[in-house]
Amino acid sequence: MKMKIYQFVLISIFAGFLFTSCKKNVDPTPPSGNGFASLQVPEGFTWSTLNKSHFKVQIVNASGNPSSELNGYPLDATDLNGNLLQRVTVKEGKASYYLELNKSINDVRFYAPTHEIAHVIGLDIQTKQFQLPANLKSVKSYTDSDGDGVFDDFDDFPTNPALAYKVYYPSPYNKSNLKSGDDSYEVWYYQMFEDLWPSKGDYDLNDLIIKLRMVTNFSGDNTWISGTFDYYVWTNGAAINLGCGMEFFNWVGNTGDKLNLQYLNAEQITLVDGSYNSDLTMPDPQVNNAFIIFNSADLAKGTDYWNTGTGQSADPMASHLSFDYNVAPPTQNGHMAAFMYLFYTDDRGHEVRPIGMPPTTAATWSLLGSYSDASPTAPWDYTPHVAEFLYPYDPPFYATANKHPWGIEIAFEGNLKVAFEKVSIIDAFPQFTDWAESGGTENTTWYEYPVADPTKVFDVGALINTK
Ligand SMILES: [Ca+2]
Ligand SMILES: [Ca+2]
Ligand SMILES: [Ca+2]
Repeated sequence: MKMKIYQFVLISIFAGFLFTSCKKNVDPTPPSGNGFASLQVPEGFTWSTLNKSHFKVQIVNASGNPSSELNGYPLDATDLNGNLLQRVTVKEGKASYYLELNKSINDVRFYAPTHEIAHVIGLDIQTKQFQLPANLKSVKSYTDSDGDGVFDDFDDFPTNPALAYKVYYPSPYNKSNLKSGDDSYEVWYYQMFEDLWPSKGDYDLNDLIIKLRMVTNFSGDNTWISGTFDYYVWTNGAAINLGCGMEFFNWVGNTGDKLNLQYLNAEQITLVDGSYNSDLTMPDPQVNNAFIIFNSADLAKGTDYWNTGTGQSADPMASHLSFDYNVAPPTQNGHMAAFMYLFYTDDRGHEVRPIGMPPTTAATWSLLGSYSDASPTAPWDYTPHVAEFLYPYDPPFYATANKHPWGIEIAFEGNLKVAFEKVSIIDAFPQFTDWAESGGTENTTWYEYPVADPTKVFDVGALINTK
């Protein structure tokens, strides 16, 4: 009899554990991760719909030789409809860009607004050249009110000598004729996470979904000076209370399609006073150049909600989080990168990151490589401006032995529908499997095509009254 009581207690504890893995769900079915475990993905797959491309365009004359004739003038990267993606100043005969575009997009239009010359160049072309005609149009006289080298007509901050160009990420490439570049057309990142790392989750990828966007301000000589991040908690179906932060890196170049990143000196990135809710957002006391957006998702929302089909639902856009920051030199190439991290509210060292991104200095390293995680475990070098690493790092951090992630990233101009609690994302989005197994080259807009079955996907957009 005693034995039976012990068994009952043990079963209760175990069942309790299962429930806590999804505390907001009344359905006791254990997570299935239906079909996800058998996904076979190619080496190096980033589980992002984005191609994060840094590249240079060489200005050449009519004979194909390098030309300095556009030096000091702007050269725009636009979509095929002429909507602006990034404007830069040509320096030493070259224009340097950073675009984050859906992997299906290859053609980018380049336009010299002062000389009215346009060329479409494929991103897959290794040596990108912008060829000038034999006879250049004479340039009208322009005014540069703030003397930063960028004419008023092309200066997004015509009376601020420190700033010249405003650039949005993800890049607002538009296939319709809607106008972008003036902020009327917005594309957002959705960062979708499983919270049970280093154990496998159920791959509904809805435990925390953050919708965010980045506005970046560059000087007339193309240096990243400041910016803004905007956030919404799209879903909060996590078993455990989660916090969320953003860490900045120095971008020093590319190796193939990987980013070469470095850590920055302490306090090179600083929050702008008054630009954020200081009850929620703050510098991360344990990580240089990183900001905690919120310590607890529950606190970050005006109303408590889950938006995963169980528990309460509410308009996520009603609770806006934002911060402005400034960048101090040095940054090599004037450019940077920023990556998110999640952590357990009650255990800061328990961190989850997008696949391939090393943990922050606050992470508990003994968790790496435990349970289903196959992250590297060797000591990591965080020396600012010295240690350099490739992102995504190989072998990848925050991946299983099968290179399955705990976090994925998409960019979307619409309102993402999400898998119901415990519905595997591959059941909610039938195109997901081929996207993953192709390494992100097929079904590049899988997130636009959820199943029609309203018991499998939750329409978060239906909760939004106004935008
Ligand atoms: Ca100016
Ligand atoms: Ca200016
Ligand atoms: Ca989950």
